[in-house]
Amino acid sequence: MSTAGKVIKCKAAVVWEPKKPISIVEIEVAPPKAHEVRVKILATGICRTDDHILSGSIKANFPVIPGHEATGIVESVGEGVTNLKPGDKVIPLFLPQCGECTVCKNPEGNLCEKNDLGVPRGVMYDGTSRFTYKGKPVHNFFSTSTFTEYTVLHEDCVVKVDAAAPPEKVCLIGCGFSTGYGAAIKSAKVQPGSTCAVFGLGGVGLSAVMGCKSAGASEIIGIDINKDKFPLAKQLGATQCISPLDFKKPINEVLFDMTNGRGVDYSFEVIGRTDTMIAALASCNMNYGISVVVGAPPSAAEMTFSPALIFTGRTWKGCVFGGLKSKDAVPQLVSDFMAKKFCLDPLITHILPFDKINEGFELLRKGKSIRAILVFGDEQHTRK
Ligand code: COD
Ligand code: ZN
Repeated sequence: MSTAGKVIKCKAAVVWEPKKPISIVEIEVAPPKAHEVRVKILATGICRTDDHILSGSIKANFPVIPGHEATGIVESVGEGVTNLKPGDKVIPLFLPQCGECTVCKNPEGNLCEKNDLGVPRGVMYDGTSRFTYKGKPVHNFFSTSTFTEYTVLHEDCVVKVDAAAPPEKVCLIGCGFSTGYGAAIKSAKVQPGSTCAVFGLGGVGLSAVMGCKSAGASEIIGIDINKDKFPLAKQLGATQCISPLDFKKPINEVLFDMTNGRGVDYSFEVIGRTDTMIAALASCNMNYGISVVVGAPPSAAEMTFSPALIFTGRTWKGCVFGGLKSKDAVPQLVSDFMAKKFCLDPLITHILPFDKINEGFELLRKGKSIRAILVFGDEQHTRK
């Protein structure tokens, strides 16, 4: 029986207020309005940013349904939607690509003006939510909200991908993988034969390592205080791995020693700390080095650094979603994955049923997972 045009009752994970566990309850999901689509979620990853909602360290409007890294199937479409139809496999886009704003029209821009990052509205473009709990509105998050069996997305915030793509893997292309990989290939534009340093070897840092490798870097130095991260980093392309804890001198000086006093061509900060952002900047060549900030700093953080670091020519930049235009990049990355140009398996340490969402967050907080993926429906099993 078709559900199109009807309210769907389904399970969703709601955060009622900061610092409280997420709870799974039955919500109502209204049909999509004009230029919106309703999507059945198949698999969704738990990203550090979702945990920031639970801990209250980033702003959100409560109650809220987090989750922004997923794969789903279109259930129904609203009026005026022409490029998607029921049954299409899709990836929600936490960074929209409206195609019309100044940023979308700039070839180098990717932070579409319609985005709901920063100070979030937590509602659809028309100012209302499609989610209710016992008739009371529940906010959405990052224009996506994927910790639910069904969500509603504006057509700017969703894209069709290869129907054969495995949902529990390609969901990573919706956030973590693209953030790191894009930082290397798009934001830094790593060149063949270059030297790179990646600070932080979590899932996003490892994706940056993969991006450096696929761009043809000849030397990729992984840096992490946790040496357990080194074997996987080497498997994915790091040529050497070092821990700052093993050296008396600052890590930027160590990296200069390792590169004949020149510094690396590209460095990436994928930890989210201000001290390592400066260390990464100081590690790249004083003239043509490019350093990319990938990790989000704590919201109140400020930093002090010597202007001499950039005066000599270094470029210091940041990027969201790897600097990639979401709607253009995501289907292409899924095709590249299907063509085996990169792998996602090493980033997926756990697959859990949706009901075990709190366990998934615990694994993340204890540093035991790289990515835990929640699956809906029958394909529920635990790996590793
Ligand atoms: N020196 C070296 N390594 C360190 C240090 C240090 N001082 N401190 C921690 N580390 C290592 C840890 O051991 C760990 O291996 C790694 O750094 C961090 O990895 P994870 O697993 O905690 O995190 P990731 O890879 O999943 O994500 C890291 C980000 C910093 C990228 C993420 O938290 C973030 O800030 N994302 C926001 C960026 C963004 O684009 N957001 C939009 C949507 S999410
Ligand atoms: Zn994320």
